[in-house]
Amino acid sequence: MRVSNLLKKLIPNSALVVLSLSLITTASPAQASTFTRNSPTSAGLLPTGVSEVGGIVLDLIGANGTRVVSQLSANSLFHGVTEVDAPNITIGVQSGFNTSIISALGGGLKQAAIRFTLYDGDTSSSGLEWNYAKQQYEYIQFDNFDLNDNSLLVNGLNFGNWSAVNAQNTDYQGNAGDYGFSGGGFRAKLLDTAWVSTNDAGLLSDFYNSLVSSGQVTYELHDADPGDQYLDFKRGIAGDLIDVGQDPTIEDPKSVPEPSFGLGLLGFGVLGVSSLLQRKKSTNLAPNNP
Ligand SMILES: [Ca+2]
Ligand SMILES: [Ca+2]
Ligand SMILES: [Ca+2]
Repeated sequence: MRVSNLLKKLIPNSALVVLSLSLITTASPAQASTFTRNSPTSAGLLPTGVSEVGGIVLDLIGANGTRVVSQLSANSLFHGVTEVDAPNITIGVQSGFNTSIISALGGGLKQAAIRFTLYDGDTSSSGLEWNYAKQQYEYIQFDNFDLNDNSLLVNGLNFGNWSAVNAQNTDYQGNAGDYGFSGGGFRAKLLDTAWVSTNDAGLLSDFYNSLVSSGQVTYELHDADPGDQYLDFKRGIAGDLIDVGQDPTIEDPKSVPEPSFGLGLLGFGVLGVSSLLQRKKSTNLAPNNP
């Protein structure tokens, strides 16, 4: 039954293409989503090297206020079916948390936010469903396959329920989509983007320690009832966005020494130029910067 359900969900691809094309041609003027580009951390707006949608964006605020941002490209992420005997799927692994990145965080984390873009996540209570009688997709309210069945593991730590985050539908380039916000979860047969964030001191402490010991971030999805659905972290992303990614990058260096009181004005000037140069450098270093 599971296989046939899956096939039913996969088969009407041509219909989906037709629907997608009609949405593209009838859409009002494209409007870039502000939701996908604004992190819930206090640092807010994402740096320019990060794509509008797609991949996994990690936004960290260190104990000293320093921001470190990384992005795994959509192309490097999981797509497929959760297997019955494997409840945890690895979505992707972000490496590059070397000693200089770790030390820039000042010994801990104040905030963390993670952005996911997922097609057909099936953790919501609405989405597109194929209507056989009408031979078309319809946007309806229904309990998706994995409503409240999936949790997010980050370095093995539980970051919560995929159904609890508010996701926005966008087109393949990150323009706000016709289906708005989910109100909870990633919807069936739609491209949705959502932020997971935490200020929980205990969780952040455990996460920081895992960064120190492993030098990487492993993103996993735990499925309470594996084997019942397909999910895709690549599909629906524009060709020029699918490979966008960057290693962990210090976006707002705080390592420049404070100027002494006597050198206040001069120090301020030097600091300003220095931080400008550093900012420009880190922006230029971002791979795939358009
Ligand atoms: Ca399920
Ligand atoms: Ca499931
Ligand atoms: Ca699915």
